Amino acid sequence: VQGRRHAAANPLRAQRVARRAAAPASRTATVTKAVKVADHTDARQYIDTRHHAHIHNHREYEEMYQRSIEDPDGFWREIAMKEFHWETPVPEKHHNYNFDVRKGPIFTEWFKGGKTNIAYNCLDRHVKDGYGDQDCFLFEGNDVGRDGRMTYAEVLKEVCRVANWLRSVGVKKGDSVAIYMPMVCELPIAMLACARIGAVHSVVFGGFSSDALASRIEDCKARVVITCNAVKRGTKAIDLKKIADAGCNIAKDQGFNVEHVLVYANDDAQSKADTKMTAGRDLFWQDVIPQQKDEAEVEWMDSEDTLFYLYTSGSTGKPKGVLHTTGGFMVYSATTFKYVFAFQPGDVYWCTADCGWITGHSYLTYGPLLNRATQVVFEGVPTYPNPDRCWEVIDKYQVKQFYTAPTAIRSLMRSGDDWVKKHSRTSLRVLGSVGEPINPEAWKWYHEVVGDGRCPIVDTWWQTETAGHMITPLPAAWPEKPGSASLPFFGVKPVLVDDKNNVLEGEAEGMLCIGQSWPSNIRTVYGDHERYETTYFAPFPGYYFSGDGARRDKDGYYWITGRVDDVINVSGHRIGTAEVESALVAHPQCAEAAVVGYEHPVKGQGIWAYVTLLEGVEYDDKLKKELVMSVREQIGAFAAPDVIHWAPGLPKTRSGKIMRRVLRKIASFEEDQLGDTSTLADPGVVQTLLEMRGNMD
Ligand code: 6R9
Repeated sequence: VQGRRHAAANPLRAQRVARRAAAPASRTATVTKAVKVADHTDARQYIDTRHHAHIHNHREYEEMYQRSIEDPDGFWREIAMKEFHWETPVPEKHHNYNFDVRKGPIFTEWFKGGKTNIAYNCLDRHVKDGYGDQDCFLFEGNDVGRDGRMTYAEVLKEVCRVANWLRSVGVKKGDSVAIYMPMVCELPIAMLACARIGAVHSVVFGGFSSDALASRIEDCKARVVITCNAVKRGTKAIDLKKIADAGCNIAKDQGFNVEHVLVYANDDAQSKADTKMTAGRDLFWQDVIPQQKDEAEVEWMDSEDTLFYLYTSGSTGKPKGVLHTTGGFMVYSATTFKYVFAFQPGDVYWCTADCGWITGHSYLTYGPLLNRATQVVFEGVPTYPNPDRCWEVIDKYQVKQFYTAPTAIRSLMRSGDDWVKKHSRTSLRVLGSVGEPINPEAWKWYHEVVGDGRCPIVDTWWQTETAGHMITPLPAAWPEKPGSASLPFFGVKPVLVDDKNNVLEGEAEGMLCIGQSWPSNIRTVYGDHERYETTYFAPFPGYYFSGDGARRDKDGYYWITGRVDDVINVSGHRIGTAEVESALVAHPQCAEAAVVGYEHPVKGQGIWAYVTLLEGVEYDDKLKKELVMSVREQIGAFAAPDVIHWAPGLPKTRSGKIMRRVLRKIASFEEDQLGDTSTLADPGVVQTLLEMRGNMD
């Protein structure tokens, strides 16, 4: 196991030991307000955070980590039984899996034989324990001054009402419900209501287009859709209901009928009167939910019963419905939340993610509630009305843990330090980052300016498929290095592999795989188990393949180098190049398209699209706009290409394969590093592309 060598090889640790031995009596005196970040931090500078952390040093971590790898069954069963309610206890033998395609079908089971309900664990348990009056959600609307709060008891009642309504329209255990909503409290409430009755939720991010919504509704066969009439984000109003209607219509044209649409009237953005409803299908939340009983029977779920589907982009084909099950997801999301955020029950926590992505599932709806958090639910955007909205909200609610994406950090950083310094931020204890690699410059700003050097940064690497943090610092437990996610969480065994399938030891760079099952690993791709096996398990037999590359340094720290497949990460959103290409090619005048990522100062990566038009069609700006529109319509605005690069020809091998490597170099202005282009069918196209690039504005 890697972990043990980290400790031995860790020079910082050796230094600390030496320092401590030299001046044992003045230990606290040597703890200065060190805000200088060199290439690593000193875990001792985080006095307050350390006090609340569950793991205080590398040795404590190492002991638990070893056990989690050597005896995963025992390690996780102990946590499961101690921290959660199980209607039927987890038997001693509860875990079984196969990650090796050579040995037979891939499968995973955790806590098998145990019965529980995640919504019960999120809500009823705390209310029964006497915390019904604790605030659960602190709602902060898009506009300053629009806010509200709901206690645990109130959320539980609302969840029961929605659960009863779902049952009243015939939703049963195992049925799918699509949720297409903005970030209002009713979104996590709808998810919890599904979980309570054993329905499977499929949340579709509110930024997806009607086409994208339709394909997700159809794929999981959701006969019920929960949506909102409209939402304001910054100065923009978005007519969500109109998009939801269009989505239902597209599904209908393809033979799938949505029977019920529950519409939460977000009166701040649009009145009920202005909302177009379809008689017999659509009902307002406010008209039907308040009449429901505020108690609803819990559906006790087998640990391996499905909790949700969440669609995510891969390098090929249409988005995959990543399937997660009840027990493993519950135990892993809650445990990572507790350790990674140094969380203590009752703390005020804020994650800026949307429930339409995995971060909103694991670290907004479930992980925090399982730990009895009081959390901010924010409807707006970090820069509205001013770039100090986040810091203002942090002071307003005395937020202790703040979790956001590097793209937001970079954009706020650009607005200057004064916006941050206007606010005190003294409540902060831990700062989290997720979604994409964080560049050291943004890391330092987050650490020094936002956190005043007092708060550890937890740079959490994980994925929709892993459902919880995989490689991440634990606050104040070991030095952080800006840009590195550092060490694996309990139960996670990272393996670096080269393209010839050799496992790499020590300092190395390779493809990042995971060597054994952890409680919340993806169970299957909904409806396509074969795709699941070929995507994640066939590339490196015996291992789960993440799709990311990583480097391990001399201290055993992991540095994620980004996707090694054709997935682009734009503002922390995963976008498959194939999806964007197919949206471009759907334009009647587009003959061919090839999409690559390029470095973008705020978004991390931008989308660069090479487009070949049909013979005889003029390349003009109007067409550029139409092409961008085609992507917005088929996927959503967040996937719109930043650059359309006219390409009379694309660089291809003689067998017709597009050489993306060459396209990436051209998009990053590194044509001096094109490498070997001798296999190109027509080497002349490169020159043409460079000329076309020169003509672009
Ligand atoms: C949680 C989430 C997963 C992909 C993943 C990787 C990138 C996420 C990261 C990170 C570097 C981090 N990613 N966190 N890269 N450092 N801390 O974002 O899930 O939307 O499925 O994206 O995001 O490339 O493979 P998801």
